[in-house]
Amino acid sequence: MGSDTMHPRVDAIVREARAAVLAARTAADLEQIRVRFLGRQGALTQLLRSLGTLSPEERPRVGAAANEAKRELEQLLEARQAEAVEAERRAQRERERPDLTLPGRRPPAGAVHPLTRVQDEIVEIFAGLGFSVAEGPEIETDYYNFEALNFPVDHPARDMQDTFFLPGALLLRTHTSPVQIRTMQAERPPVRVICPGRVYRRDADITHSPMFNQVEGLAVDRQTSMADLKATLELFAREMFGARSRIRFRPSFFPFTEPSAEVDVLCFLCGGEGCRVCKQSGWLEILGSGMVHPGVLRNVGYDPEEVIGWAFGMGIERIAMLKYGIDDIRLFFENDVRFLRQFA
Ligand code: 2NL
Repeated sequence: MGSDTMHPRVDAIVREARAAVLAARTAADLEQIRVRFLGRQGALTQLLRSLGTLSPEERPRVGAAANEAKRELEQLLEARQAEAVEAERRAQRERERPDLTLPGRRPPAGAVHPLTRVQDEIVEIFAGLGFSVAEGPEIETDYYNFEALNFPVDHPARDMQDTFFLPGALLLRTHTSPVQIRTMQAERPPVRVICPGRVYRRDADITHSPMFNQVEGLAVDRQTSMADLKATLELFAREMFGARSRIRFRPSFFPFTEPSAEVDVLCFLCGGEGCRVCKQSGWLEILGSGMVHPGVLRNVGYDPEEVIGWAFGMGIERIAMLKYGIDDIRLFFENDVRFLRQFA
């Protein structure tokens, strides 16, 4: 826009408008100015509307000046409006900028479940002794869970009372032994395998859960013996429960081993003195074991005259309960963080 030569009335309006725009601080201020000068009742609008009252000589000059002033004021407002909006956005970003000097919030850290820890520990010990690790299906057939393992047809474990049967002649495995049967079917001796996994039995109280975890081990070779079984379990006990740990064998019975033995470890809480946990006996029962029954070897196509085997099985929950002094098995499955946090 030129300056004060156009027309005194136009010049006055333009000066006033420029001063107002200069003083405006916000987009809202600018909008008010636009209404004040360019709105329906605005000073310039009214001036333009009143051109008809001017003399024919005056009309074109004032009209041109007023239109020129209107264009300029519109441009000025538009430019300032854009600046004001940008300034307000900048100010808002500034207000909302994160304070990088604030201390960080520590994310809640998870922890390995105590059963997983104990299972990993057991598996690692046997892996270190040359055992490979095998897993298999939790849904099994009667053959793999019972028949191949030499269970008599009338054994109570084959009862609906003890085993979860599924439609279609299937069942939830009651031990991980089927994995070892499958391993023997697939491989020729020597076999050394450790099988961790979930197993299922119809049983529920403070020391029994319908689902629990087991680790079973199996060794089959042309030449091995119960002495190897005992030495292996002794090494395991020393690694798991400490160098001063001792074990003892007690005769027992399982359909799939002969002879069979239950294995106790010297109570690691009282060192054999007798305490609440070992019920004053000084010993804790930790696993079952034995020499693989010749019938089981025959069932997988091995010749019991050629090869010999031993096996053992233990409940992970039981070992973890003894190790951590836990008196109720259900604590492992409730996922109460107050319980789980203690193993972090
Ligand atoms: C226990 C006892 C045991 C076995 C598991 C086994 C597997 C095959 C052949 C022979 Cl394929 N035996 N496993 C042997 C003795 C005991 O477990 O009390 N488990 C919780």
